[in-house]
Amino acid sequence: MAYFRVLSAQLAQLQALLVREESWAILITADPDALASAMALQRIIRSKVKSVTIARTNEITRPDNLAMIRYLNIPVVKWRPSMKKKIQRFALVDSQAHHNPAFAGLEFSVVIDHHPKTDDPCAAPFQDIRPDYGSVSTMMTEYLYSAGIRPARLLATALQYGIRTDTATFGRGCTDVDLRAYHYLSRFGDATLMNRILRSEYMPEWLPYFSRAFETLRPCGRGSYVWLGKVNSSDILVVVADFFLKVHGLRWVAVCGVSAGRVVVVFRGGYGKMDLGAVASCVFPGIGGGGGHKTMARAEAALVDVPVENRSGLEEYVFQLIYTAAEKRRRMQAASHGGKKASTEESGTEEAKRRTLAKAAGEKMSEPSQGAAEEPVQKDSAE
Ligand SMILES: [Mn+2]
Repeated sequence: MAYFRVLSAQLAQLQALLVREESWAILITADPDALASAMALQRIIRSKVKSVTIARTNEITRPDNLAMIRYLNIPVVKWRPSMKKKIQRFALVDSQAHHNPAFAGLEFSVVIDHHPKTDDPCAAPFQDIRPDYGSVSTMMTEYLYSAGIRPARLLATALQYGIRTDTATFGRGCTDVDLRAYHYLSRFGDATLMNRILRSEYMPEWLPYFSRAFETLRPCGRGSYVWLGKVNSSDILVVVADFFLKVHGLRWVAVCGVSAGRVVVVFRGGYGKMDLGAVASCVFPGIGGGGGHKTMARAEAALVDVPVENRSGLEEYVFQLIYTAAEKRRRMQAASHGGKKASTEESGTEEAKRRTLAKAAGEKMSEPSQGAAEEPVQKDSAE
């Protein structure tokens, strides 16, 4: 059955690069799509070369990505430049050479990616870049199929997870061929392992924050307020806020904490009329900033800019600021029947500031849960 494109020409070109005496490294910015694609490429070339190492340039911190590596036995190691002397050939999947400073100075023989092509000329003798594909895992499924390789249980599950993640579970940038690949892989994948990965949403060390969240959760106007106090990283505010999005009937939540000398508020929700980006922009008038989208926003201020008399009662102080900002916004939106007038009522400078901050906040905020894009260098994302 002609399930996929026939890639015999590409495969022949790829095979021509494989020499039995050479060691390969597949470099990735580890996320589910990259991990699965690297596993597939390793499977395709491993019997024809001396060795194939999968090396990641980033730290892996997301629990689902850690679960994927653990349950699917992905042999990924941390990339060290000293490894270079033992490697003769480099391949890159789910990325392009200019995406990451760690890739600079390496000569890639193979580049397989689905990110947009840029003007940067790619010198790799074998390159396959298809921005119209939802994931590289889809492309690699086609390669396996064309090569007559039936994906084993763990590889098939990895590719399925790669497709799921990059298409936000078939909701974003998903094409027919991504769906077809997923369907094909489901014959070989392991649904139980997939569920174990999907359910690995939290790290054990995050649990005390949840217990704090349940203790401090209280209504704030029509939304909810959570105070976590001092946190190691503001990322935990995002994790907790995303959790509360799953609570039926909860309109929006503001999860607050203090991290690195700053009071940070993470907003989630806003599926009704409330524009959380607009609320976030007014939380810390004169002492901090905020912004974001309608359903995800962030506000923050340096602790030193909080009036001295409020520093000991921060939880209540921040609550009052959010309550005031949200109620003000709600009344403005109610008065203008849906908010069009409300946004024009904001002063010009406030609005301009909000837009600038919204961009920064939006990018920062888009990473959690089934996350969107993230800077390629630092962390593993779900993209
Ligand atoms: Mn990808």
